[in-house]
Amino acid sequence: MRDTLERIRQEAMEQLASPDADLEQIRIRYLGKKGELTAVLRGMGKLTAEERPVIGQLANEVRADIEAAIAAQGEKAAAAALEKKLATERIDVTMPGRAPAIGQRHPLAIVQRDMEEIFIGMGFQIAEGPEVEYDYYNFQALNIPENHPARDTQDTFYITENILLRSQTSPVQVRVMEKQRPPIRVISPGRVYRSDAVDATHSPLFHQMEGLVVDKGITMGDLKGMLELFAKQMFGEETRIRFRPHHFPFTEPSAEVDVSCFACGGKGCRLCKGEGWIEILGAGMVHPNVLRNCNVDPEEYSGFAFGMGIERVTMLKYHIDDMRLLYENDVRFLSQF
Ligand code: 2U9
Repeated sequence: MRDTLERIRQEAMEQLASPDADLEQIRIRYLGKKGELTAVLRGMGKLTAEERPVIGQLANEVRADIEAAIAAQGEKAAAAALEKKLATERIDVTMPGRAPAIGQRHPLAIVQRDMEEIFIGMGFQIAEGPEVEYDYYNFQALNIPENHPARDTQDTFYITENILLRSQTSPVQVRVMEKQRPPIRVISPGRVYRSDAVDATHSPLFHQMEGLVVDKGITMGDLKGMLELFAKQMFGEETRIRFRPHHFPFTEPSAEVDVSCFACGGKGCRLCKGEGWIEILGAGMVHPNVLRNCNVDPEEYSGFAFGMGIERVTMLKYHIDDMRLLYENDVRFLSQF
């Protein structure tokens, strides 16, 4: 038995000495449940009482030697593996990191914010209101009579007889006037809805920026001065504006407002279609009926209002010739702004 144990020790040590020894296989072969050393220990019952402690101690020594050798070889192998990894793999800590793709603001949002910043700079506050509105706020309060073409179901999405999707953001300003005494200086940017077929310049959902100023002694001069300041900040310092007479039910007098072409400076080009001027907004003095409807006395107060399409300004500013590009959200398009 002593010889067997010595043989096991020698054999195991020889095998472990090999640099590519399979440590787990050697452990199973000698120390495992069905291993050679375990088999020797099982046969110890046959030994005499004198032999048993001596052989037992030797068996324990052999087990301890093999375990220690396995552990030592394991550490060596791990160290060698690390050495190899360090020698073959290189990390260039000076290499720039890979930047994650970051989104950016939508062109409509950029233009809306630019406009908001300009009006905030002139002391306006931003007002918001419901997109689902009463007929009263969208039409009646704004002096738009029952038989006006703007009320035609062709243009407006009706939900019930007297509830609709707002076709302009003016109802927001009606609500402001109901709640707040003058002086009033608000802009109302937001979504509006019209029952239009989609094409290069129309969409059933688009965005408007409207503004309203009501105070004692407000005149058309204030409107012109304020719009001129807006145009210069929005389109460039050299921009001029001109008013053309127009009609809106909610303003009197009313005007359509052009800006001198910011592409050619007014000489005439493709953007302004040779005109030198580009129509940008509508405006006027708030109709006395509208003031009265909102409990503002037109004898005491006067006001001006204006409205423009955010899509239209965005398309002109960025030379976008098809409105649908603004809604398709193709990142190849959006990443250009
Ligand atoms: C109140 C009183 C009057 C808002 C105004 C316009 C002129 C105008 C159009 C521009 C292009 C709509 O998006 S568009 O089709 N808007 O021309 N809007 S004055 O007038 C108001 C608003 C609120 C209480």
